[in-house]
Amino acid sequence: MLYHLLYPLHIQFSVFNVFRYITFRTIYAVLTAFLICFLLGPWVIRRLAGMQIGQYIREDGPQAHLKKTGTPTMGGTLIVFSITVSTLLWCNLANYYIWILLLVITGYGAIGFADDYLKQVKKQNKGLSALQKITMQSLLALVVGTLIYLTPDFPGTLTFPFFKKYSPDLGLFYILFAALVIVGTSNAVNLTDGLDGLAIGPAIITAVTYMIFAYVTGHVRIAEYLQINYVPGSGEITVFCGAIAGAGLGFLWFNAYPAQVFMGDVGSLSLGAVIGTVAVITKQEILLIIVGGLFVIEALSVIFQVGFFKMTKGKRIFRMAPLHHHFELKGWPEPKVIVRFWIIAIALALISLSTLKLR
Ligand code: 57M
Repeated sequence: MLYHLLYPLHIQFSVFNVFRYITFRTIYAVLTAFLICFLLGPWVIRRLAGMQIGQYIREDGPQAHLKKTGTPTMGGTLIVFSITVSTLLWCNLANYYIWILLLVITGYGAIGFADDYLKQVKKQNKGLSALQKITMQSLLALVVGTLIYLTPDFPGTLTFPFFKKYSPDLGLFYILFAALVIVGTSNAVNLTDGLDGLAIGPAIITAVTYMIFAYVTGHVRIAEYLQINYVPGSGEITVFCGAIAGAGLGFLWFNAYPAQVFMGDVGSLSLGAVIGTVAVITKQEILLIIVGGLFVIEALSVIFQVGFFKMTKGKRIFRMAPLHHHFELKGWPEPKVIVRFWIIAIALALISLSTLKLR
């Protein structure tokens, strides 16, 4: 909105020219989203606590978690709100991809909100059933995949890190592939969200990494130089990633150990889905396996644990899945698990950025 209101003034006052620049607007998108979370956080936490939206803690989990009983959850509403407001303020709203991303953050936010609301407010133990949740997530992902695929000039080809010349055209199957990336990431972030700051830290790291990918993918000359796909209009996603990073930092202020609030499904499902969508639009979908490697490792630990548990009728690979519980049960203090997982996420982000120069 500010772009549309203020940039035209550059004809009279050259200082307003600065609103043209993606880099400038990204910095302010980060700060705006951060400030919204930071300033509204205490009020939101009080409201959630007042509405008795306090987390029930499973008794079969690590014992250290029992002291977290009653911590307000659904703090993700603040994340979704601040990303949306910051995006509306700082992005070029004539950009089609920005509206797709807003659809994803609010749509998956609504699915997560419904689940949290049933569990926390209506006190229905299980919330939405797993089938209801996955059906809604998949339908929305198919709509989003179709919208992206139908965008003029959007390449329906796959990009492989390290093999820049190999890019198979998936045709209409690209829609299915995109949906799989979006739903998979949404659920992987949800599984990771089990320790204070464990999901939001790597989500910030992933957003910052994709900030760089979005910038280079949307810049015709840099994209050509790096021999990556040029996606017209994707540069604006840099600003959107800035809003995710800023909201993440603002939320982390309160979610840092010992957490005053959890994000709930409203936060984890929407953040995961929007990261998956950014990966699709910037044509770095496969690379998300490395950028968001921590989420992948957590999800794989659950798949292997559950598979092995069923095959062997009760035997386990890890002491408990997802993987963070395994280390807790080994005796690592919670902050150690969290910070070490963040370190891994940073290393993976750096490796993924190096692929820009490798071919
Ligand atoms: C949600 N949610 C946290 C909070 C957060 C298939 C199975 C592996 C699924 C998995 C599962 O349900 N995962 C998804 C994980 C929960 O956090 C809430 O949920 C929101 C995210 N959706 O925002 O509202 C608990 O996590 C802790 N937490 C923090 N700090 C945070 O900032 O400490 C969350 C955020 C909170 C709090 O304790 O209550 C969760 O873990 O439930 N299931 C599991 O993860 C369970 N694993 C399991 O059963 N493993 C089995 C295999 C065979 C399936 C095994 O390995 O034996 C564990 N979860 C828990 N206890 N809580 C097991 C025991």
